[in-house]
Amino acid sequence: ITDLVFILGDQLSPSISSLKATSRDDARILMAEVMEEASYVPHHKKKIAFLFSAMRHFAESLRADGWRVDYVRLDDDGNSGSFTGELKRAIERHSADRVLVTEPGEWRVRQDMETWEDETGLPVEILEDDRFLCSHEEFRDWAEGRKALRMEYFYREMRRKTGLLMEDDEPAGGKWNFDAENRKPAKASLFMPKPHCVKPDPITEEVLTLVSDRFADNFGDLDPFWFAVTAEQAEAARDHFIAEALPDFGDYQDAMLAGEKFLYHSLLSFYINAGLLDPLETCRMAEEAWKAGDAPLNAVEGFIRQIIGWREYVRGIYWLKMPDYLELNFLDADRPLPDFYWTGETDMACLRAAITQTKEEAYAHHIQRLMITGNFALLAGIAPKTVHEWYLAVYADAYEWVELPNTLGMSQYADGGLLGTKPYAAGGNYISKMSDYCDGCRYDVKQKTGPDACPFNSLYWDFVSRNADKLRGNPRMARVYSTWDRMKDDRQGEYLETAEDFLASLDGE
Ligand code: FAD
Ligand code: DLZ
Ligand code: SF4
Repeated sequence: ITDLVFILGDQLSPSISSLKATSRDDARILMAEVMEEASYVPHHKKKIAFLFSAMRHFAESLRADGWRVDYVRLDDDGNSGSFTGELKRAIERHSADRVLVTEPGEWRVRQDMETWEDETGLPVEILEDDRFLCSHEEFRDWAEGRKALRMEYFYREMRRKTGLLMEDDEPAGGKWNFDAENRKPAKASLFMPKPHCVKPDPITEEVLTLVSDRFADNFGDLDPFWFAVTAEQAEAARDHFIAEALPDFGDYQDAMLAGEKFLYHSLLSFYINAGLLDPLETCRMAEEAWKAGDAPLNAVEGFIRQIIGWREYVRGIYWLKMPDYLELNFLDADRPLPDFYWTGETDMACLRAAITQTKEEAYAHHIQRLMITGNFALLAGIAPKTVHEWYLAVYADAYEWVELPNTLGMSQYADGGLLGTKPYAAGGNYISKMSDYCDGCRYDVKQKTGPDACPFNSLYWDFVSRNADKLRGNPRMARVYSTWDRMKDDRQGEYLETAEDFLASLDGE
């Protein structure tokens, strides 16, 4: 052989650039389950099981397609535990002339990769990941010279580039963005779509046993395990979403319901991020549904925006700003993460629901991540790096390139407004409007202060007051500060005292 091709756990695409650069005759493929990747944060059990099973299935499909594959299992004798170690061992087994690898999703791994030529003495070609629409260079060009890096403008470029929902040079329906129509609260319905569930096959069963043995103390429930683990199964999940949920995806995008973990969301992020589904093809299929009259424009535009807009944009920001981005803490937040993020044991019904389902499924939808767990951490002043490590660990779709800008930037405002024009901070009123969590809560969302008041209410004003130096100058916060300033001193005092009592009870947990 001449080429050693290293395929990482989130590169499970037959058209990945490292494979396209070689041929079956010339290549030996390496895939490896390594402890370093399985433990750089304490991943949810379902996340590890999903990735290992999807990796094993992908290796099988490559073999069936005529490739020669070395697959190193976590428990194989001699497993060195790291990417670098496994690469070196593979080079000892096979005399290769060069190493081919597609660039990784994470900075941490990129740093390792940069050492591989020295470590192995072979040329290492790090190829672009062309599963993304926007290359690092293209994003840098777009960002250069702009005062603000607004997703909306970036998204329009991606619409033009792909031609998705374009009529000549104009956006379909005359508007780029139909978000104003996408804020309806949902009602419980017998016809709520159910997720597409896949029964574990023998390969998955074996992985489930491995994970329950080796990662017994990790966060999260392993069973029931229902994720798709092959491209075909993920495609079936996508078809199911497009037929069953996409038509209502827009209207209820920001809604939350107790007892409904998934609503009209796609549950496709794990598959897209691991490489089982192609993002652009997924968008084209959603566009087809609109063209066929099967889904309305506000739904399809909203869905496509999340993928060619937000997903590409946060990746661009990540690679533009790393490694400094990881350390940002604009609001100087320093409180430790409350223990209930790992147990779900809190009287706050909204947080209990979001965290419990995270434990069960390694999944929560965007508004739960942003406006429940994220909002609470922001208001309570939790150190953003610990919030980041939690999100990176607990969701099956979490890789640093996508998780970090969403957490540190969008949700915690730790980048001082690079991603969002103002902090996503909200009191109980927002949660009560967008969900039915408050009905089952021991706190009263209508009470503003005192021991039975919804903690989000006092924490909100405590946040506003605590961060006045940093946020008062933001024009989008002007109304908030004028309300706060007009409030009588003793009312302000009541809010701050209620918040103080609550925060003290957190610390004393
Ligand atoms: P849907 O609501 O059905 O959306 C469709 C698709 O759009 C998703 O599958 C995803 O690929 C993409 N998408 C939607 N929103 C975003 C976004 N803000 N950024 C990037 N892509 C998006 N997403 C991840 O994939 N991995 C993460 O680790 C992650 N961490 C997050 C942390 C926080 C604090 C927040 C607020 C958001 C995070 N997101 C992350 C974004 C978003 O919440 C998830 O992509 C989404 O909930 C996945 O569920 P879904 O597939 O049902 O999404
Ligand atoms: C997330 C993850 C885990 C848990 N385990 C592995 C693994 O054992 N082997 C592997 O190749 N990849 C794994 N991954 C995904 C990697 O962390 C991911 O490919 C890198 O972080 C680059 O984005
Ligand atoms: Fe959450 Fe407050 Fe509503 Fe309880 S009352 S569910 S804490 S928003």
